[in-house]
Amino acid sequence: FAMESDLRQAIDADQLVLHYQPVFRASDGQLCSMEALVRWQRPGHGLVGPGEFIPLAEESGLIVPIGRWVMQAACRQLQAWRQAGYNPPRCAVNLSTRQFAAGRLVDDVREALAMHGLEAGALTVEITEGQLMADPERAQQTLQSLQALGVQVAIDDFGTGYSSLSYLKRFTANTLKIDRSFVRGLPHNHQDMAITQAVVTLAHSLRMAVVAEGVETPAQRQAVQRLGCDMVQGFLLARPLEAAQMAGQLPRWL
Ligand code: G
Ligand code: G
Ligand code: NA
Ligand code: MN
Repeated sequence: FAMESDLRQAIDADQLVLHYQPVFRASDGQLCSMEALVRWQRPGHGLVGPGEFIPLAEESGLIVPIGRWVMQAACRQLQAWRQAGYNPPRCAVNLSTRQFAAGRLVDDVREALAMHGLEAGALTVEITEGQLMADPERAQQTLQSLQALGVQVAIDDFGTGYSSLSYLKRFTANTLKIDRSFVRGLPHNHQDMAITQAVVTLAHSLRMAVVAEGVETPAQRQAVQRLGCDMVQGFLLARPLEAAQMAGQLPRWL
């Protein structure tokens, strides 16, 4: 397959790039985090989004070296911003469970942090609820090792993973990200209001912070704040930005 062999060379050919989407505190709009999102500058195809190549990367195993690159690149960028005199917030990186199976993830994370002189508190890892449920035992073990280092863990796309809630009993994430499919219907859809309210109550009882994803309208922004979400992310506030654009906005947002 052309795409797989092209993707195999993307790292060495320096074709991967990270964009960064800000996450703001709901109460006062303070920038509190940003999510690194990978893109692929595929020759002849323009800028390709992760939805188009992450699934293939997961199937082929290429997600392991790609994920390692993402971790390194995010750490490098964070340190570069610090050295340029900005005060960037923590950065979140998405993980796939295939990276857990390779067995080296915790070492890779420790290495990336050390190489770029960052403390573990500068980093969050995000894992979707669906990925988490693929191998809950191993996921729990890996994520707990990362937390022991001081890395925060966020459960992404919460509410879409056909999950049993029992994993929340065995393992406490730092943050739950409510999937944007629930945010979309706010404030008019009664079911979405009820589900969002219930997730916030559940998360707070377990001492997890809550991010509302996919906030696109002022009415949604107001609804998630009223329902008690701690943080907001979405096109209304900011799209994923190139590193240079992010640097341009950092002074305004901090
Ligand atoms: O940016 P976009 O909306 O196209 O992202 C689509 C999906 O790709 C999202 O679910 C996002 O979590 C995932 N994704 C983005 N970057 C990475 C990455 O570096 N690693 C993994 N595993 N998934 C990513
Ligand atoms: O699955 P994950 O939550 O990691 O997905 C992140 C993706 O969601 C990013 O690729 C980003 O482009 C996309 N995204 C971010 N904010 C919004 C939004 O407000 N609306 C929609 N539809 N997508 C968003
Ligand atoms: Na994510
Ligand atoms: Mn998500």
